[in-house]
Parts: sequence; C-alpha cells; structure tokens
Amino acid sequence: MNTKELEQTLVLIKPDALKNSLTGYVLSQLAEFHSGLRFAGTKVVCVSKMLAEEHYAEHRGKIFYPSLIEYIRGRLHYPDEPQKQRVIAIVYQGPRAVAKVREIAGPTNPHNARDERPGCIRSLGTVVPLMDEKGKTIGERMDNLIHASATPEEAEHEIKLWFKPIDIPPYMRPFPVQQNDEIHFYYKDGKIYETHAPGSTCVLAPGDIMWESDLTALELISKGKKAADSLETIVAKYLINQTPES
Ligand code: 3AN
Repeated sequence: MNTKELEQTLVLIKPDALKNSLTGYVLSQLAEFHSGLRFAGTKVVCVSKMLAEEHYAEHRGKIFYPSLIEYIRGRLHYPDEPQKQRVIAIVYQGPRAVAKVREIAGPTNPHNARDERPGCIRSLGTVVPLMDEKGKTIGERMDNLIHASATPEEAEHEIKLWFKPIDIPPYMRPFPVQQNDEIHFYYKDGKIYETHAPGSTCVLAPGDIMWESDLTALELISKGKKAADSLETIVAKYLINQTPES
C-alpha cells in the first residue's frame, strides 16, 4: 500500500458531543462515503489527568488550560456521573486524512465556524466564558465537539499517545513497530522499572510489540538518559481505562 493511502489522523469525539447525542452525526459526517477515510482504530476512553495533560501539552500555562483539561476529561459535562466521563477516540486512515477531517470539522472557534463554514461539525459547538472567583471574565473555552489532528506530524504524536500498535490492525499500522524479546518495563508513580514493583503496571513484556520510537525512548529513559518523548507520553496509553484515575 502506498503512503498516501496510509495517512492517518486522530479524532476525539468529545464529552459535549456525547452529551448532545451527536456521535452518530459526527460519524456519518466522517463516513467513507463523504471523506474517503476508513476506521483504523477506535476506543472508548476515560481520560486520565496524565493523558489529558499530554494531549494538550502545547496549551500548558494558558488561561484556558485548566478548564480545557477538565472539559476533555468529561468533568464539566458530567460532574456527578463518572460513568459517563469519556471520549471516543478514532484513528481514520486514507488519502489526505488530516486535511480532510479538518475540513469537515471546521474552524476551532465555533463562532468562526458558524461564520466561515456554516454546516461544518464545529458550527454546532459552544463558546463558554471563563470567570475568576470574583465573576470577572478572564477568557473563554471552546466546546467544539471534536478534536482533529492539525498536521501529519501532530497526528503521529497523537496516535502514538492514544493507541498501542495492537489497537490497530497489522496492515493499517502507519508507523514502525518492534517486537521485544527480552526486556520487561513496569511503570509506577513517574518511574520505569525493569523488574516488577508492587502496584506497578506492565508496559512491555517479552513477546509484546511496541511503537519502535517508544521502545527507543524507554530504553534511554530506563538508563537515565534523555529521550525524544517524556515517560508520560509513552505510558499514558498503557494506563487507559485501568483504574478510574489512571
Ligand atoms: P484545534 O482543536 O482546532 O486543533 P488547537 O489545537 O489550537 O485547536 O486547540 C486545542 C483546543 O484548545 C481547542 N479545541 C480549544 O478547545 C482549545 N483552545 C485553543 N485555543 C483557545 C483559545 N484561544 N481560547 C480558548 N480555548 C482554546
């Protein structure tokens, strides 16, 4: 298969879309008939603080960041119903996957979406004012129903953040994987171990396959060296749906 056919992008159907029963609408807008794209992976995710913070790392420190983290974790739309706090994560594959989904999603800000691209998915979103303790407006949050990777490079980072290779059928995997024959890696409280520590999560065991870039990074991190990705970026997907907080 040529690389054009293999281009992939990450879509998140966010809590505001779930709450408003827009999942079916989003899926039909993105269906192969309209978009030329196919599912390569899907999962229902209770979004941990770690995963949310890694996903929105570029916005760390901005005024809307804390609210953005709470929003993607479903805590704003379902404050008293933790069982509903989730997003649907989908990898779409096909020619121009990144650009195609961005076109169908529309501009980030729902007000701009309504002005510039009436009918696009995000034209159905909401802009929510953010206030300080005194009720003064300090910014805004954009509840824009779906996330869509902005560039092929961002798509690679995000797909590897949310999906393990085995979440994607072998012939649809867009990035190199490596089978591990000997090492064990366990994760607990911000550290990686090569032998089991009580309460730790096994990230890699002999026989498992891993994104090649993750394995390279983990080998460096386990030796105390600096890697291209942080430990959290690599392990967040292995903790998905393990415990309510992970
Ligand atoms: P997009 O989702 O269109 O790629 P990004 O990556 O710039 O947009 O932003 C990610 C998310 O952060 C947006 N979906 C939106 O919810 C939020 N966001 C971005 N910029 C702002 C802003 N200036 N004010 C409030 N929220 C923002």
